[in-house]
Amino acid sequence: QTPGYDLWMNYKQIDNEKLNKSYQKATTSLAVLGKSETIQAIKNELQLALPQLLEKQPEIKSVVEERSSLIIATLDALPSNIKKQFSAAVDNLGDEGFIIKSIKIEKNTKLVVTAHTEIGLLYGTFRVLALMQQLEELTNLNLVDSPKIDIRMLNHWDNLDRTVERGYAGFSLWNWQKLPEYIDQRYVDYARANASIGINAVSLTNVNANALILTPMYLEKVKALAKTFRPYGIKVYLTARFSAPIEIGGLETADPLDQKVIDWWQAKADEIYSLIPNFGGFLVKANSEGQPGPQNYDRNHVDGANMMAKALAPHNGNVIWRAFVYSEHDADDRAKQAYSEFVPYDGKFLPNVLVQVKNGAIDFQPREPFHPMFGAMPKTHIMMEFQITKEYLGFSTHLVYLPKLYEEVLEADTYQEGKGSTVAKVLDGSLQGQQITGMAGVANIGNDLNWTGHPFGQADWYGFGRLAWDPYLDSEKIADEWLRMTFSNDEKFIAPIKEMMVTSREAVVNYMNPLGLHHIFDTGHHYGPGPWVSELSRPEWNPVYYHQADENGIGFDRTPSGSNATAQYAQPVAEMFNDPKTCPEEYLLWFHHLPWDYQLKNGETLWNGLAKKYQKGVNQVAKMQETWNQMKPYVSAEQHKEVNMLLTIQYKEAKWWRDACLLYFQTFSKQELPVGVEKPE
Ligand code: GCW
Repeated sequence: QTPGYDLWMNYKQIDNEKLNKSYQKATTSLAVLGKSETIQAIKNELQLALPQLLEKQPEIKSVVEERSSLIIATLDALPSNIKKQFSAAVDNLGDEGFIIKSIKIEKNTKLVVTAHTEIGLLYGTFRVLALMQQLEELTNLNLVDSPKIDIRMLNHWDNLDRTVERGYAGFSLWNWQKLPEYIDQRYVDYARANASIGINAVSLTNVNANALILTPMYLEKVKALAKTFRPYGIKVYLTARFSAPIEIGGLETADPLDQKVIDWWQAKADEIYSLIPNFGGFLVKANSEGQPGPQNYDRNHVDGANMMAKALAPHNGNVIWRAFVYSEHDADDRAKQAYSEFVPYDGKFLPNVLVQVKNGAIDFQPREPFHPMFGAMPKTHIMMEFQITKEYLGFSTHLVYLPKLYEEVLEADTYQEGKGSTVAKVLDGSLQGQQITGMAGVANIGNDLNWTGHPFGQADWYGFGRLAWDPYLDSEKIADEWLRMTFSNDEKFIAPIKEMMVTSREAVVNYMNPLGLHHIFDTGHHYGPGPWVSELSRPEWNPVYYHQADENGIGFDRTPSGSNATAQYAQPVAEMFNDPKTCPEEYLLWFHHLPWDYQLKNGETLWNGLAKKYQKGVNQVAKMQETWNQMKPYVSAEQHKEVNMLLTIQYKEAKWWRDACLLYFQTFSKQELPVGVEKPE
């Protein structure tokens, strides 16, 4: 077996004797009630996992017997003497929640997994297996869990020719040429992985969309994928190119108020739902980076989104309309544009529209302050777009544990409804009462043998799913779970590697974009450093636009004396960002242009502090290498070597970033490097 292919569903033998015995007992006789495809998926998973975990082929019955030790059944299907033990907890379970509870019937202890729906049972089953993988007790359990967010989604940016925009893990999983007849086992394993962490929606295609995906030939292929994913509770969405009525519909316009266009989308929606009854809906990038949209016809985002929403509403489909827009005509500060274009329309979008907002106002940088749109549109369904793939973060080459970044954004306080208005509360609807909620992540998955290129990239997929399920989870706890399930339960491995993962995010910020610097990447591919002037047509694509370094100082003034982007935040937040003394230092140069000798909180000058941050990032990567070197006993030789080679590159490139940025900025600061910062080699 290829190391890494099994992801966190790597069902290693339970070598703890006591727990092995207790798990053996709990799985003596299984009863899984029901006949659907989802029930079959549950049985398949148990049949795959238990022989590996416990070296036993489970006996799975379809009825509850006296000797049944593990019972998996919906509340409706449970025998009444068991069902009556589940009265209180069931009210808030929702459609996807589950209960795992140890109960006593006469003298026998039984473990029961129950839920309102079979998908809830599937999630509960995966949780039972995860508990075993993490060496948790299965006795005396009373675990009730349900997702806090409705749409937990992966956005694949996959093109029909199988290249993947910003994809660093090989080609697209979707083999359009062999579909619909050929169902690769990988599609099933992909669905299992998603279901195991609660992901319930996937958009298959690039947001820079190709209209061909909406033609009958492709829809047949999409149908085959949707059918494969359905037992796992996953709905398929497609990206809809706004100009599709022209490109594949033969119309002369795509004006959203034109009756022919309206009819075309309605007919297209009807056609799709006749093939795929549980189709999720459309994901749309419009009027951004050259993509067509309603503004081409002097209409606005509401006109465009609502037109599509009306076509999907009869089928309960959604429109996910992206807010990642910035126009070449009004480039005073790109960070302001999404808010300016969308917030005035609060309350105007139809109920089946979600507006999908990137976590920050620029573009998936190693660190950005939270996007000011969160909490600013109380009458709109606002959905998160995180990045799981690592554009601007070292691709699949650098080890950067992203759940740490997600957590920072989710915990950020928008103050939109007073103190405590965190982004997480905006997203789960608890702050402003949104009826549909969602979180999307741009997938980092491709056909590389280990799915994500970097073995640790799997943790980002895993962690994204866990946080979409519960945005209040702790990223360190998530790392702990993932490490145990993927590699080893040995504390001598877990403790140092968890530490390595949680510090890796700060390391990348330090060696790429410290103190609030951003978008100083080499243009186009966005991999290495490129803070210098580049030959690009649009000013806001040029790195110098973002750092504005000159002899007087460095940073982008977004306070009232500059672009005044801070005015888009709630007042207490704006005030905090406006004053360099109260602005958190990690965002200093995001919001302020400051002199080179500006005094940082620790008394150092800005120049010295910046230089030391770059050095610190390099040192942190060196430390990661040291830590990993000691982990040979706990992982396969092949994986040890893989990560080792990747860390060697990361170390080399951390130095590259430090040297490139410091040498360049030094032409403005005209100061020596402080003691402790290595001179460029
Ligand atoms: O980050 C930028 C990327 C583009 C991407 C765009 C977007 C899909 O450089 O490749 O296009 O964002 O999010 O729409």
